[in-house]
Amino acid sequence: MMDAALSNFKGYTPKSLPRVEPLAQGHRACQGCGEILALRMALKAIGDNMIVASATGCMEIVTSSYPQSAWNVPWIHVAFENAAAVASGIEAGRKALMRKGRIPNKRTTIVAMAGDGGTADIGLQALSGALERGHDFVYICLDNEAYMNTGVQRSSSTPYGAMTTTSPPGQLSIGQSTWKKNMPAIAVAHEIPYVATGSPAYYTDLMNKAKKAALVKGPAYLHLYSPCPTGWRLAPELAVEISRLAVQTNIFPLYEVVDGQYILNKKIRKPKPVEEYFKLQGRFRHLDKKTVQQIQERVNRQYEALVRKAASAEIEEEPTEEAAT
Ligand SMILES: Cc1ncc(C[n+]2csc(CCOP(=O)(O)OP(=O)(O)O)c2C)c(N)n1
Ligand code: SF4
Ligand SMILES: [Mg+2]
Repeated sequence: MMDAALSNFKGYTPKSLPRVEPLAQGHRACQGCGEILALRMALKAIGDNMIVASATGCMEIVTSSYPQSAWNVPWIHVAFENAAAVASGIEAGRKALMRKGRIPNKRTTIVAMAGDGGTADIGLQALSGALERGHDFVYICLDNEAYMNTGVQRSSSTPYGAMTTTSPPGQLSIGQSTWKKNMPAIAVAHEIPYVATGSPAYYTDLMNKAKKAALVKGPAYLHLYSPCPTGWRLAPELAVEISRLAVQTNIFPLYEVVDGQYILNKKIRKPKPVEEYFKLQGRFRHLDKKTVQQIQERVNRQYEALVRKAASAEIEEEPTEEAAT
């Protein structure tokens, strides 16, 4: 049965956005960083009653240069691999202290956050354990599709064909040689109450999903598209534009999975060709037409499979360009 908090959920609108800033301005993210934008939106939506466990990665480094901190809420830097394990301990510890009457009996959102490397690679085991144990927490994966903090090494979330320093294209290599891992599907396989994808180009959608993830009792997983101008060889002013294109090309569809039921949040009536998405980014510059076509076909197949999974749900249509202008 759907969590009562979700069935009665009233979303944010552009006029009712929260004013709190759990993550303050004055951090040291690169110019135009889309990862910090996605994170700021998610945290604003959750509010300031939260405790954050933050894996090593760009977002930890740029927000905590000693002796300063951009955090306005309790925040702990953890290792690269154990954000979900630390969040589990915080949640279980708080429960024990509340039971003993040592702290007030009040619900606080426990957030674990990590990049794609910290989630899909080294932190996968800690995440799987925490989802399986059913801790009441929100896991945020900030997917910028490589290990950016350490100089753009590939992860299992790097898209096929992308150039990174450890998947360099050349005569014998097309760049990343494996297909991107489907992390939201892995979270869904744990049969948790709430899984969603979000994009900073669709900010009310992203923020409402973050709020729902916090309201739900039990584990929730948010997979946030996090454009990285530095690692993607993208102009810094294009982070939001590329986020929108990722949705409009069906490369990064927006959906929720509530108690195992897929809900597609934006139906793209006339998807743009993936080539439009690729041509703005230096990391895909080397791709030939045949490879682009191969990727296009896979994107089409995956989107059709998603539509089938969500077939019974209501879908909001993305306005056509003519309607939006
Ligand atoms: C056990 C361990 N191995 C390697 C590192 C070095 N390291 C720190 S952050 C990082 C990459 C982070 O990538 P990701 O999780 O995708 O976050 P991003 O920086 O891209 O946001 C690596 C390899 C480490 N801190 N600990
Ligand atoms: S390297 Fe990328 S993800 Fe990291 S702070 Fe810079 S733009 Fe953001
Ligand atoms: Mg990353």
